[in-house]
Amino acid sequence: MKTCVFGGTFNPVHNGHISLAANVKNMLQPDRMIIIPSRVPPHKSSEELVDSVHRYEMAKIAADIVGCEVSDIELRRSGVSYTVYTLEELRAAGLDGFYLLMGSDMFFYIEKWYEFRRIMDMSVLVTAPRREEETDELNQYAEKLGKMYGARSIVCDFQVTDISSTQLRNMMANGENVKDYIPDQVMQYIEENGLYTRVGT
Ligand code: DND
Repeated sequence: MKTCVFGGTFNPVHNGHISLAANVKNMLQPDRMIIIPSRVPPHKSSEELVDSVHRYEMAKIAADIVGCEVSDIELRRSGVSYTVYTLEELRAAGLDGFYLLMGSDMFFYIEKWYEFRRIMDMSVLVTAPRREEETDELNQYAEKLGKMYGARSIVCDFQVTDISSTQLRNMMANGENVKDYIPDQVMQYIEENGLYTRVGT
């Protein structure tokens, strides 16, 4: 069984996330592909986080676009949403063959993740460059992780849009147009719920 897991804060979800998920789905043809919004992200302050219910709803829209599932597994778990616990919970529920999707920023940060060696034992790490120049660096880092920890990694040869949720929150708070980066259905949800109207929200 091949199970792709794509966790994130998704504050908000955007076309970079969606293109990564869609391209990987196309490339790996997994049996299951699951987008998992975190309740309490391990590495971020909660100040700028909109409620997890909203982030979950936006992730659901993204999952529909990609043609995959969304899970509330981390929203139902109290405490910090560590990825290792999520993978263990999914494994206990009978899933296996994990491919863990992440952007290049998170990939370069993997040695800081809680119990990252267990994550590497349980999953293949899958990432993609945001810029062409990043490809070599990603491949070198993947090789290093392989030598040091036996990590298995896939560095995809497609590129994703170089945009972040932080940039988009700031643009929206400043009244700038973000339609090129956020799908219409997500934009509609954001507007209907009055999200991201102030700087720092
Ligand atoms: P983010 O807060 O970076 O999510 O969290 C990513 C995932 O890593 C979450 O599931 C976290 O729980 C997990 N994590 C992080 C750090 C430590 C630990 C776990 C731990 O267990 O100790 P974002 O919403 O910002 O982004 C979601 C994903 O999309 C990330 O992998 C990010 O790199 C990626 N991404 C892009 N991918 C393609 N194109 C873009 C992207 N922007 C962000 N433009």
